[in-house]
Amino acid sequence: MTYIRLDKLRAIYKPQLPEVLEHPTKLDVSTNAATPDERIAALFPHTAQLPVVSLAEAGAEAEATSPLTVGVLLSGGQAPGGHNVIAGIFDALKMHHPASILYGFIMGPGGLLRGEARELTADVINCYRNTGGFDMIGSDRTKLETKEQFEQVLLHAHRLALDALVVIGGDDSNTNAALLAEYCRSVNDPLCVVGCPKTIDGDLKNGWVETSFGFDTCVKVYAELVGNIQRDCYSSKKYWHFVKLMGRSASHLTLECALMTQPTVAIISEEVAARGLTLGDLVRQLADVIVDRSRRGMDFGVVLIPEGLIEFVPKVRRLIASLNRVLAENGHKLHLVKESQIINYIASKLSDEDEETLRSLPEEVARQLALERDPHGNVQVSRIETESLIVTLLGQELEKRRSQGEFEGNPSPLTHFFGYEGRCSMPSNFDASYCYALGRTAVALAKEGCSGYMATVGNLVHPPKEWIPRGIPLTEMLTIEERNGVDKPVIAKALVDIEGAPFRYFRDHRKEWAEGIAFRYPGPIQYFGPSAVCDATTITLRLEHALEPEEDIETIW
Ligand code: FBP
Repeated sequence: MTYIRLDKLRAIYKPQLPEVLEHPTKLDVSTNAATPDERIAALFPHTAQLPVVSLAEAGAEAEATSPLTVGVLLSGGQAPGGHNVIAGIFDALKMHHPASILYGFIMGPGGLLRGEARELTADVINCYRNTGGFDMIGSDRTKLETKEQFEQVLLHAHRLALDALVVIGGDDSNTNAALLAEYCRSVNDPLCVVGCPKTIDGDLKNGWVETSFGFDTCVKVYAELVGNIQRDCYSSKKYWHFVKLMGRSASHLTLECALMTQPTVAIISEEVAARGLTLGDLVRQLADVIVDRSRRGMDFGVVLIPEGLIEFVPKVRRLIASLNRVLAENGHKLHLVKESQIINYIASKLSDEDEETLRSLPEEVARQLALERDPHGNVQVSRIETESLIVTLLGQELEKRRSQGEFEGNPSPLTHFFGYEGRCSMPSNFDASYCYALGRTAVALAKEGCSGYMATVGNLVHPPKEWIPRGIPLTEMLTIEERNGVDKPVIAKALVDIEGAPFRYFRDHRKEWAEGIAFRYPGPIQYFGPSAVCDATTITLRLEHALEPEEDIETIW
């Protein structure tokens, strides 16, 4: 019996390619860009009117080429497949011209500002093909937005003789890319800036971006873990598991995980906001399910909680907006306030209602909401222990019901947080191929000087051969939002659409999941085997494209 390590075998996996990327490409200017919001047009006078472009086979027209020098950086949180985007860029550059050079900026946009770059040669790239993580060059969350920063970027770009820079990142990082592209054009600098849509959160999607890379793999890892917990739960029948899942604001990861595993309950933040539910309402609804199951002899279950839930409870959401304003106006004075008095100081600047909400939260949660933001102004929801908060409030509610003679059960709660476990997993076949195609598309755009574009690949529910690479002007995705109390151009985070097909499917089935045992156990990601298992993407994407969530087994064998 021979033995080969999966990671070794995986290193030689050949990502599947869209047909058009099998050959040299030329641009096909297909659609005129929609007229952007006039505030965006005013802020982006040089890049707001670009057309959407797709790629076509260059055929005999393929011209003799000269080498290209490209820089790449990874920005924000890790997402499976980032290394394959870089491998796609590298291979496309070398096919374009063997003397082309790829530099990787070390530790994200911060490294770009410091000019810390290393050449990525075949030896480096080959070590990272089809691997998870961002460790090839690292990442950070530095925000690029000032003229001084852009000048610094151009200084390093000129030193390295870069023709193009590829920014692999989420909504905030691609906003940075749009700002940088606009700046370059405004000073007549030829540096071409291209973005790629990354984030496990799945919230960088719109009419042009069907899904961000990393979501597919990450959610499959979480679904495996949740499935394992469900099987354990159903075996011992003695625990209630409360599982917080990463995903920042949007609940896409929780919703998809629920579709894959059919837990007892899944909370979707966007619905909480739409229905104006309070934490008390949520806790009472959960208590109803627990009491009902207990009466029927089922003192066990699994509850999925999205990481960003707290931000969507309307009172807390209003509080966060007020805190952002208070911090924007008074942040510079905070160092003068004694550490133990900071929350009191901030509370004194809030309205009575907001102060009451702040003080109703456990002190640790209040501090997180009041003080901790990432460089883009986002509340750092992964650090808030929402699952423990819910278990505490639920315990109080169940004790109340017990004292009123309404509940006799004895639920034993366990909490979990699945976040970082999924972000660096070995990419699924879908993400491995999707990311590689994104990298190849980024170079196809860069060699044509398409600056201010996002490389996208569409038609993703079909086999990779039929995928459609395109370049979408980043300004098409921009809108104005208040961040840290100031209006800024941003790519809006796409939240779960509670009128959309994935949520509707969940809504139509959740009663049955809550009342009985509908658990599914998806098992680990499969890299080899039948394509219907190994290459399939998420139920969310299938439902969004009006496909059944799964095929009948007879249709496959
Ligand atoms: P991005 O938005 O940068 O892709 O990051 C995703 C994410 O994993 C969120 O789900 C999570 O809230 C956050 O990063 C955690 O950030 P950090 O890595 O800084 O702890």
